[in-house]
Amino acid sequence: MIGHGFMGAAHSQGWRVAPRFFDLPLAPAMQVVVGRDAGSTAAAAERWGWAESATDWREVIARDDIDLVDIVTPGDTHAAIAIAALEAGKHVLCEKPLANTVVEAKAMSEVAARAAERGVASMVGFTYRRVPAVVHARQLIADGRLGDIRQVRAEYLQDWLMDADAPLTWRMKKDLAGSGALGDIGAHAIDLTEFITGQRVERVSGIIETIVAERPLLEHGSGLSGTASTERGAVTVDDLALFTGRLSSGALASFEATRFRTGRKNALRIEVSGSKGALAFDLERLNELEFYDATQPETELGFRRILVTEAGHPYVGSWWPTGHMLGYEHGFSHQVRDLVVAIAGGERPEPSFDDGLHVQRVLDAVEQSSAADGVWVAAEG
Ligand code: SOE
Repeated sequence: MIGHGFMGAAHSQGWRVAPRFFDLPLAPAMQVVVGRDAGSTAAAAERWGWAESATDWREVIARDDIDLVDIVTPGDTHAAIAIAALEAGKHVLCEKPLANTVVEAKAMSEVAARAAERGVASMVGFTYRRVPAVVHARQLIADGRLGDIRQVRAEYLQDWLMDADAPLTWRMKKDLAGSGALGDIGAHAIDLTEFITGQRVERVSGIIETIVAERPLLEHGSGLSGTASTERGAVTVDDLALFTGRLSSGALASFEATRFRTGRKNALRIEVSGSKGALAFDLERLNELEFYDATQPETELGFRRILVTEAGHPYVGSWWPTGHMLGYEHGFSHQVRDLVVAIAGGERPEPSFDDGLHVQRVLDAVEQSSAADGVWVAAEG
């Protein structure tokens, strides 16, 4: 695993726990974690259960005992690491968004396609595809329970940047993060919409905005928090993105990604409305799915809450008895399970780098649209 910040902890948990709850066809060995600073990387290895630590990812990728590389670094290094790893014949799991630019994502996707022909797998970490209620929602739509999709509303709302004195971490620098709320969390809203509905976002019209233009420089800390210095620096990414998307069926979807929605901590929400029904999901209530069946008698209509904690629900049967909740971290175990099963079966895991490239194109199209006062821009190659 390259990187050991917040996502490193989450991925480590996935690698460690998945083999204990799922019967995996291969046994993952958590061999080495890589970071720039020897001391903190060694501490991460010890804490999260990796056998060793190292500081040079190129050396680690060249090793014969490494079969898979898990990339959890900021976006500016994804392309170099993923391309080197795939070319060295290592399977790759790469955090989202796939890259910082369309050019990088395209190069990664091309290398991944060639590697796939040699049996080398690659996957992008849109982990929320692995939340049981999300998979169940996708299944209901695929089974036709919503009929024709008429409208989608997708939003990812957080408030961790409300404090104008919160320090300027890498997530607020364009050269490191690629974009702000748009790519960090808007990418999830785009991927979730496409995963649940089975449709692609083809064109967008939108606006992005930076609400706090300058912040204190970071003295100590990393991605999501830290201590502030007295000097200030420019925020070079968006804090808020609002856009409309045209889906492949012609239906319209509205999107919102913000780190400035007071009181919303991690509200990734989607509401899908169709000719025969509707559903709604909210990550802050991730064991639930709201479902409205418009074919029921008029007097019995209404959203009902499905508690997605039955053995028959996706992934759930491998965990606790009926009714016992899952949380944020379970998605990372499900992600490991799906990746390992795909590798062992010689299948191409999803979401692919090509899916990651497509999301990158949508992000890029939103930025272009915003720069041109909201004109419609196609998300195409
Ligand atoms: C921070 O905004 C963040 O951790 C994202 O980077 C993750 O992708 C999302 O899962 C939660 O929020």
